[in-house]
Amino acid sequence: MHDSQLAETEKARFAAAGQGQVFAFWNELDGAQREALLRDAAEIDLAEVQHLVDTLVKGEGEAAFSAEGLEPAPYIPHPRSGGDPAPWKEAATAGEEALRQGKVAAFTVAGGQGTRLGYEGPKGTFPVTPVRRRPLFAVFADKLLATQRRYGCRLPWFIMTSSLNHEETLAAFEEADYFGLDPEEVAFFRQGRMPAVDFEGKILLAGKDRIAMSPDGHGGSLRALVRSGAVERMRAGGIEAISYFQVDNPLVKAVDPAFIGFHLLGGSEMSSKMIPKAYPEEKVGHFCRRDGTTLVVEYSDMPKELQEERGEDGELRYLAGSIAIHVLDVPFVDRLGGKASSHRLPFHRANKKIATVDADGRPVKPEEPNGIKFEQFVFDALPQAAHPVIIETRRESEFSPVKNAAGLDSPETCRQDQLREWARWLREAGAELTVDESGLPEFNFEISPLFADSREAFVEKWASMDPPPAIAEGTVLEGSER
Ligand code: UD2
Repeated sequence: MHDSQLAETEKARFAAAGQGQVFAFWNELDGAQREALLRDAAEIDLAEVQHLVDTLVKGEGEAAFSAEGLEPAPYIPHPRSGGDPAPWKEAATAGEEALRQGKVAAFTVAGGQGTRLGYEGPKGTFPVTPVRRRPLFAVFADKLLATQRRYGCRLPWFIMTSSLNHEETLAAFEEADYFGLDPEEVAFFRQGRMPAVDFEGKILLAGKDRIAMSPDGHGGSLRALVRSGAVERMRAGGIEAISYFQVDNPLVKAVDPAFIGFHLLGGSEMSSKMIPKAYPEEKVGHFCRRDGTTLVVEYSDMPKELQEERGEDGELRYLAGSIAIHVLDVPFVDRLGGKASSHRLPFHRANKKIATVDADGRPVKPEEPNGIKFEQFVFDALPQAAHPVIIETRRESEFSPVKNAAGLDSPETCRQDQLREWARWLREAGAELTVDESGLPEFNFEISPLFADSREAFVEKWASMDPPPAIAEGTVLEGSER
């Protein structure tokens, strides 16, 4: 189609949907600006936006959450919390076999902005380890490399970026030589974007030539996996299970054989890790069940009485907190993420301050929320998954996200949590190390995942070293590097 014809068609499409204001400044724009605006417009599914406006903006909103019929979801307890070790061994064996056969891929959602952290670049480039200041992406790469070496397998890594950080993420990998990984085995794709609307449901402009678009949430990963061809590539490569984790948590077991094994042996389409909540009102989602389906209820929806309810044993009844670590079945992602899918994830609305322009095209920086963003959450896929499996993990060994510049979930708490975990490994291996009452050692040191990537691996490696190295301020236990 001729360019001007295309523009007219696009303008007519928006006008017909009552969204003609998107082209309000068309006559003032030069060629490049018009192209930019048309590129934004082309991404928008107007029927989808209309549906969201009808239901989430003008309609009843998200149906008020009802706790009726809610029960805690069952989970498989960790052996260290009294769980039976036999199924864990069996699961680990099954997961290791799947890894050896190359049936597993790693997947990181890295499309968010580090706004709360006050960090400019892609969050995955944030330096996180205590001594070498290795960035989050490097930590994950080391873990994946360690797994590849152990099982002699290929382990492709898929990384979801967003338009906010795609180029920068790629540049960071290029510059770091893919952190030692085979570039052929690392695939990047952008997540989708959704337009922001005002409280009347009108799509907002970010400038005369730009629509106010933002990433569609981590739940957008399902459709982005399909649309980008990643799912097709996985199928062709014989991948069955996707190990899903967030970019902000360096303690995560990027690929955990026992978790993969529980997922596969359970015939599960989507599996999740839980940690026991530290206190009743901790801000995590709760794993629940209702009418035979498993769901995550966000803390903001969970009635206070249920958050605080205790069983006869005095333990919180709704104990299982969601930490956004999952295993996804490839055909399941295909089913939910497909364009024609009737199983699409719901969108959630969030009122936000959205930089826009006034009727004369002058920039407006609102002090109060002036519009709505729409996002999908990946855990909303859980109710549609057959045989979901939830297993317990240990907070201290697997969860310490970097989210805020200071205080809770900050670079400082994360540094300390890494050190505490490594100190536990050392002490378990029989090394002498002084720690305070919280388990924190007195100095910074670092254990590369290429030296050991788990407590068990560490204890074994340590026992084989004669004599074992001294641990002091700044010590780095490196593995055989690439
Ligand atoms: C999420 C969960 C919370 C808990 C916590 C664990 C929600 C609503 N809450 O909290 O229950 O499990 O994580 O750390 O999910 N991302 C994208 N694209 C987007 C938005 C996010 O890739 O459009 C990625 C982001 O890069 C990060 C992850 O998703 O890796 C989590 O995003 P967040 O920091 O917004 O999640 P948070 O802290 O609200």
